[in-house]
Amino acid sequence: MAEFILYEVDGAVATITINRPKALNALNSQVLDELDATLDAIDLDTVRCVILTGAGEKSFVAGADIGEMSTLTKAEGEAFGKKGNDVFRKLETLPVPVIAAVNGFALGGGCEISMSCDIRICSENAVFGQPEVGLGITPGFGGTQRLARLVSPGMAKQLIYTARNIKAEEAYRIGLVNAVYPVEELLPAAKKMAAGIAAQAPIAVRNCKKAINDGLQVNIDEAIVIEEKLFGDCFETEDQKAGMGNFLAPKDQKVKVVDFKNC
Ligand code: DAK
Repeated sequence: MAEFILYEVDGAVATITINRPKALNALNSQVLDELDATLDAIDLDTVRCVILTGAGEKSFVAGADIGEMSTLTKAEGEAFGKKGNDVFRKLETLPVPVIAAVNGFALGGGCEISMSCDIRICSENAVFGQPEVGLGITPGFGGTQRLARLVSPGMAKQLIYTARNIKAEEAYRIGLVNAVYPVEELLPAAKKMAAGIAAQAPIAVRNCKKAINDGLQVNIDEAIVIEEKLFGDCFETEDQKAGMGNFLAPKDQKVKVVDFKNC
């Protein structure tokens, strides 16, 4: 039974809540271990989209746990960094999409974990930042890499070098989040988006995630080959037959929502 992670499934949508509100959901080793185990336990036969959020209205994740990190030796620091990086990569490469519903502070490791998700939306009170250089360290959970890829290298460098926090509207303006909602509307919006994703052909959605993620790591010629292969794979699925069959069916036999199956 996890102490710091809540996990609930509603139909095809799973919600993972980092639940350590007394420490503003800061990531210590136990949180990372429990998150790792939660990701491993997701039933991918039923879950088609995951929402990641933080408990309470004040914070998504206020970073890695500074108290725990403060006494680490070099070897322990490396082990902690690897633990975090492995979990963040697992999240990033989870076969199904993950939406970060950022409900407050997303600082340091909190900003980084949101960037390991496929999509970020946030509440009006959200605050993003990479304050690490003010603590005498570099971002250690992929911040230097993912922020530069998500916004622009120049903007990422400015935010990281100055350790300046930005509010929701600025995060939206620079493309770090896709949308900003009043606090009480954030989770409903995330659930609506997740349901919209879950209603599509699951294997096609998974292949899109893989094509985008893998394609971004290689040159365009190799990327196009990745896309071709994943496109081709779809033609072995029942969903492709169901989706195209419905489009081509006579008007009176069409359905509004195709009942796609995992196949
Ligand atoms: N760690 C531990 N505890 C934290 C925390 C954190 N990151 N952030 C907040 N808390 C705790 C506070 O200590 C306080 O606990 P109590 O004193 O009540 O026991 C409680 O949460 C409430 O916080 P505040 O009282 O400070 O609340 P305020 O509203 O006044 O301020 C704040 C909210 C978010 C502005 C402030 O708490 C804050 O500045 N927090 C720290 C934010 C931060 O600097 N985050 C980045 C952490 S560095 C690595 C891999 C990864 C990393 C590093 C290395 N390797 C590869 C080795 C990642 C680094 C980081 O994320």
